[in-house]
Amino acid sequence: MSPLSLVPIPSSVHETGGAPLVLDERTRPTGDADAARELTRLIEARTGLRTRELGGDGGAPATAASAIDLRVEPGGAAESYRLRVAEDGATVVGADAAGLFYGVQTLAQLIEPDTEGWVIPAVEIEDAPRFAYRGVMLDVARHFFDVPAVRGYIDRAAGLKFNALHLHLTDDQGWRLHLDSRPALTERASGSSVGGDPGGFYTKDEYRDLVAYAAARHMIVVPEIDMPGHTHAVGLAYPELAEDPVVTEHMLEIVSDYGGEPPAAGEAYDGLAVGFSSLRINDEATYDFVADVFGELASLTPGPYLHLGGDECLGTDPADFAAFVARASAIVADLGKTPVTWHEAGAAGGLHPDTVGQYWGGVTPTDGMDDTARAFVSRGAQVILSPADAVYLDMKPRADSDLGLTWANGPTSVRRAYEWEPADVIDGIGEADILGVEAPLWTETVRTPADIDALAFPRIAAAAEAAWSPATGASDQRTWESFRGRVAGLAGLWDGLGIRFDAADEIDWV
Ligand code: TNX
Repeated sequence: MSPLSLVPIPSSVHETGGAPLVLDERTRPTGDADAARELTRLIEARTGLRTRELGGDGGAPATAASAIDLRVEPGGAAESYRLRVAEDGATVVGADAAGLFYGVQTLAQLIEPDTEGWVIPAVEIEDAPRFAYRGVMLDVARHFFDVPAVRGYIDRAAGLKFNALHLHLTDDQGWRLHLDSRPALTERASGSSVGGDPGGFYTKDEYRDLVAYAAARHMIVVPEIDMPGHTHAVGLAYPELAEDPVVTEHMLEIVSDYGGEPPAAGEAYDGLAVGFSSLRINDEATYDFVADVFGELASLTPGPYLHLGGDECLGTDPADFAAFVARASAIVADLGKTPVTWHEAGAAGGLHPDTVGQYWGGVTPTDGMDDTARAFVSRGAQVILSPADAVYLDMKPRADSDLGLTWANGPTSVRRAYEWEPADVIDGIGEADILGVEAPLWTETVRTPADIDALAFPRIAAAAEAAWSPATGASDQRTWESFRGRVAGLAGLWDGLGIRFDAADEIDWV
């Protein structure tokens, strides 16, 4: 018998051994209207059956074969749910609307074909997330992705119980969000991207649309404006704010890996090098800019976090870097938001103590990256884990892949994406210090939604399990063998949803 294709694996799954629930056109999702609409969409994507939801008090008509009752009953842990399927019907009870949404996602993963048509096996499930923050990042700066493409990624991530979309909105290659306070950013610095491909940007209304679309799927948007490095595009719009590009040893190593030369000041950049740009750190005009940008971003963003970058400032003097991130984090905190930075900023003594650190070193830390990550925790804040050699979705999945990079010990197999335990990455950073797990997708080599799917899937499912499911060792299902069996059965659902996943040969797809 094949295992239930549940990813991320719930905290508790009990197969009752009873007869399954048979799905047909008369099956009726009832109860909570939003959840009923979502379940109807998923059943149709998986089976082609067009069930008709009866939200609100509709109740099941006498002819209904079976009802799937969807309800919120406050009480349990945030985002948790209980699910029961038997021959005569099913119920999903969420502790809140998010929990109900996640229960519906689990129910959709359970649907399978059998000789009678489509069925859901008789089960009892109780489930709650391990970590409060479960993120995916999309880099819309190296290549721009329009609103429909980002909506598609939100749907995909929400289906795996991710609840945060980190949007990397700016980088050397382009600025992707219109801001009224600094209109030249999109007028002069949004038209370029990697490889000479077209650029683009979101209007404020488009950004609000993405925030609302994500919220309806229980995801927050975490916008990142990367500073003080990765800011060559700022100099195209406001030359007085930017240093001239610098060339460093480390940068040359990366350039020789990926090709390309750093740009001249004032020239749009379409290469892959990093670390050559910086805002002018000892100039007050820079902090007026930071205040304008984050002030406007805060007013557009209901979520609690604003990410200010802080990575790879390879040509910047460490004292200057520290002074910059200290002031920028204070500006964000004064706006009532929690600052987030990449882990490098942890080394800065004056960093705002609430700042959350995002760790992108390896599953086994090198080069003192564990020290900088621990500094966030010493100040009393938490970290988000994005170990690059496991969950950087832009690493090549195989050596012969056309898409992806390799610098983080790539290619990265599905197995390597799966086999790591968050609480074991950094000595001194335990369960309570970890806000969550995030899987970034940088887009130097990624140009289309199909490219996004091919790099993200199936490895994004491994990251989802690290973020949601019990710790390795706390559940006998948290093994590579179990995961590869469960993810194999998701091919039908993913096909139905139009997800063009990479059919990695490590998995015996069914
Ligand atoms: C490193 S790790 C970056 C990005 C690149 C990425 C490519 C980190 C915070 N920054 O600038 O796009 O590698 O994998």
